[in-house]
Order: sequence, then structure tokens, then C-alpha cells
Amino acid sequence: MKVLVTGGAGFIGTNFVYHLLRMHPQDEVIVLDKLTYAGNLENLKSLSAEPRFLFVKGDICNRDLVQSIVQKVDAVVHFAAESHVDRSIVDAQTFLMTNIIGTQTLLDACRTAKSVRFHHVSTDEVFGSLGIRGSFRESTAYDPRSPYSASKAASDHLVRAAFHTHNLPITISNCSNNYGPYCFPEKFIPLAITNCLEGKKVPLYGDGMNVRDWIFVEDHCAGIDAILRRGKIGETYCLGGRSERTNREVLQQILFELGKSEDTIECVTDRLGHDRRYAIDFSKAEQELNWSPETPFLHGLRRTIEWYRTHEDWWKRIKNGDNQNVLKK
Ligand code: NAD
Ligand code: TDX
Repeated sequence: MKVLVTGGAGFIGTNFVYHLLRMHPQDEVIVLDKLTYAGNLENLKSLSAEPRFLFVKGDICNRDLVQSIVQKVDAVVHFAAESHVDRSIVDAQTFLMTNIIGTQTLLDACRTAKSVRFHHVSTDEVFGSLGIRGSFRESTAYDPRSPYSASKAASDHLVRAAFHTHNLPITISNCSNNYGPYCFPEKFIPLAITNCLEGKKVPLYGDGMNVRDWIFVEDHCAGIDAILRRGKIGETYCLGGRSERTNREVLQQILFELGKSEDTIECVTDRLGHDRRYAIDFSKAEQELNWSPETPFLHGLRRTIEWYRTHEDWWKRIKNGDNQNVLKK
């Protein structure tokens, strides 16, 4: 299969490219990525001599470019997005452009190509916020509450509209919080690890009791791959990590692993509209695709910490170098 991976120079996209090339020796991969502040070509540099891999720098909103690439592939796995909630609170415009218009541009291109399979990578945040009990599933009503999640919700609706209106062979996945190698150090876990390694404090929003369900990125990649190959056309699959933790618990574990004291925690003003709790019921993916997350949280967290320990050049260039785009904390 020849697969176009949009956003393949970002966190999950990079991990997915390596997953595809490793797991499917016949597959070929084209990455289309604009290389925004979050995209990093260095992530893919070990593939520069790989004949099954091609990188194209470009914007998913560029209709001509997108059409010309989509003609050449069997499937599109769509990761490209503005992905950070805090940034969407400061300025939502790029989120609307990339997440909504960009997704529609890809769908339009798929319509004009011959039966291109389209998988849309989305988030559990489209479902809103949970109380102490319950979990999101495929039938949960949409209730996005940040500009980011509202833009992702819009993109999900457009993908479903393309299925119902134009019979486009689509699938959608809504996944919980990812962690692992190559995650831009503005997200909570890599920010916490790298701040600790730099001897800095770690900002904890509000009371630190917001809950996220953490999934190791490789488990997410395996879930997307399963949907791409075995998922039912037109269907949505929720993917989760079976690892609900409060932010305070996550941070305490990181401090413990790195031998830091609780003084490292800096309680700061809460995020505006901060969703309280996310949790995922992934039984549909388990039953229909025989997929479930395999990495226990502590195991995945230790692998992640080790990756950041051994890739200081990677994150220091981003945090302390010439990248002026890092959100200041
Ligand atoms: P990321 O921010 O690390 O990477 C996004 C990539 O998209 C970057 O390489 C960037 O350069 C590229 N990009 C942005 N705008 C583009 C444009 N207009 N044209 C082409 N490329 C563009 O994001 P991520 O964390 O890897 O998330 C990937 C996808 O997974 C997103 O769609 C996100 O909504 C979804 N998701 C993320 C998580 C998570 O925990 N990170 C969880 C669930 C779903
Ligand atoms: O400095 C911080 N301090 C803090 O307490 C940061 C950056 C975050 N937090 C909290 C906010 C959240 O409750 O940690 C939790 C995780 O925050 P993020 O890493 O920013 O992730 P979140 O907002 O939950 O969204 C992530 O998961 C779903 C991704 O960024 C999205 O792209 C994905 O859709």
C-alpha cells in the first residue's frame, strides 16, 4: 500500500511513519508536512536513504499540491493539525485554517482520485469533559469546549459528511492523550521531563486534579494501523490507554523517576475552560479489531524519560535554541 501521511514530521505522525515502514515491508510512505513550529524534519532524517520514503514540504490547504499527491496513493492517514489547546486559546485562526479547511482540502482531493482510503486522526476532546464517572465511546454526543477541540469536531463532521454525501471510504479514530518519543516539549509530559532535566520548575495548572487517559504513542499507532487495514468503512473507533491519572499523579511519578522533590511543582493559574476529565471506552476497537493498548503507564513513562535523557540535543534545540515559537512558561 502507498500511504500519504499528513503531519508526518510531528509527534504522532513521526512515530506512525516508523511503525508503517517497520511493520509493512511492502508499504511506501509519502509525508506531506508544512513544518510548522511543531514539525521537525530531523525526526525523519534516518529515512533519507530509504527508497520507500518520500518527504514533501507543503501545506494541506494547498489544493493543487494536495491533489497531485493524493492521485499517487492508495490511502491517506491524516495527522496534520494545530494540536496544542493552550495555543488555540491565544489564537484560534490557524486552527480553523489547518484543522478545518485543510481537512476539507484533503477530502476534496480524495473525491477526485480513484477510491483513496481516508483515515482521519482525531481526539477524545471533541466529546467535552466528564464528571467522576463514565467514559467516552463512539456514540457520545459531541461537546467540544476549546477552540482546538471545536476545530477537530468540525473536521470529524466534514469527514463523515464526505462518507454520507460522496461515499468516500473513510474511517475516524478519537484517541486520548499520547506520550512518548518526539513529543514537542510544550505538552505536559515532555515539558515536565525536560524542565526537570534542566533543573527548572514544572507548571501545574489549577488544583492539578484534572484527569487524562494516557496512551503510549506506539499503541496509538498500532490502533490506527488496525483501523486502516481492518476497520469498517464509515465507522468511528475510540482508542484509549487504560491509564487514567490526575496531572498531579503524573507529575509526582516523573519527579520520583528523576529524583526530584515536590518543590519542583509550581502551581499556576488554571487553563481557561480546562476540561476536568477524559476517559475512553475502547471496547469497540477491542472487539472488532482485536486491538488494545499494550504498554503499562509506568513502562511507557520510563521509556519516554529515557528517550528525552538520550535526546537532549533534540529538545534543547527546540526549547533553548532559535525556535521562538515555544510557548513561554
Ligand atoms: P503535532 O503538533 O506534534 O504535529 C502536527 C504536524 O502537522 C506537524 O509536523 C506540523 O508541521 C504539521 N502541520 C501543521 N499544520 C499543517 C499544514 N497546514 N499542512 C501540513 N502540515 C501541517 O501533533 P500531534 O500531537 O502529533 O497530533 C497529530 C494528530 O493527532 C492531530 O490531528 C491531533 O489532533 C491528533 N491527536 C493528538 C493527540 C495527542 O495527545 N498529541 C491525541 C489525540 C489526537
Ligand atoms: O504546563 C502544563 N501544565 C499542566 O498542568 C501543561 C502544558 C498542561 N497541564 C495540564 C493540562 C491538561 O490537563 O496537563 C494536561 C495535559 O495537557 P496537554 O499536554 O496540553 O494536553 P491536552 O490539553 O490534554 O491535549 C492533548 O491531548 C489530546 C493534546 O495536546 C491534544 O492534541 C490531544 O487531542
